[in-house]
Amino acid sequence: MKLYFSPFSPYVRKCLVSAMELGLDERIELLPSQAHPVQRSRELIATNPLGKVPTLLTDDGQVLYDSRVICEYLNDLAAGTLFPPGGTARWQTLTLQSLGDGVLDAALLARYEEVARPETLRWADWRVAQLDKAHTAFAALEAEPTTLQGRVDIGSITIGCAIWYLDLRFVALAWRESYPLVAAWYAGFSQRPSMQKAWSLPG
Ligand SMILES: N[C@@H](CCC(=O)N[C@@H](CS)C(=O)NCC(=O)O)C(=O)O
Repeated sequence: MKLYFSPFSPYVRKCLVSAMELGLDERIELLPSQAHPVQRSRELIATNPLGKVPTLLTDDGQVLYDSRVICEYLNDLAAGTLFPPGGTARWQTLTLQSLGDGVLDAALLARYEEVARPETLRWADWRVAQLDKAHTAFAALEAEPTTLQGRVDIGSITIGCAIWYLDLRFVALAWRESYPLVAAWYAGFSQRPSMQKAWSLPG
């Protein structure tokens, strides 16, 4: 398999963490990509019309995107347990994934506001409102601390990758003081080898 890769993409990381938890990471070759919302990569668009990473090329010739589809595909391939097969457990896990993806979507919009939008067009309230989504998501998790406990699935991996990205790009958010139970959970979860690994392009 081949995965279009960017080292700082939290969605790519979500796929690679999932792959490692499933024992599939060694089977994935990383391909360089230049995904950008404005300077769009024609090479990537030729494969994925959205021009986004992650994009996976499977061994049987399929092109899969986005991270939600890729992670579920990998789980199927490995007959893994990252996605419960049905019932309440499945819907709760998928909703936790959506919470993590929602934090990431908001954080990425805030990031693009800083690095992609011309300075004269920036809107400070927009950035604040996007980052507030991390606060309201963490507040919900803090209020239900058992939600994250003891689970390694697509829900906890996505929340973990969202926190990884906030730590990378938004250190000033200092959310740990306000949400100590979430912080304690992440302190443990982030010790997993899959969360510790730093992926880079070969060569
Ligand atoms: N919902 C997508 C989001 C993917 C995404 O937005 N990736 C960013 C990089 S972190 C990207 O490719 N941005 C380029 C663009 O927005 O055109 C997923 O879960 O994979």
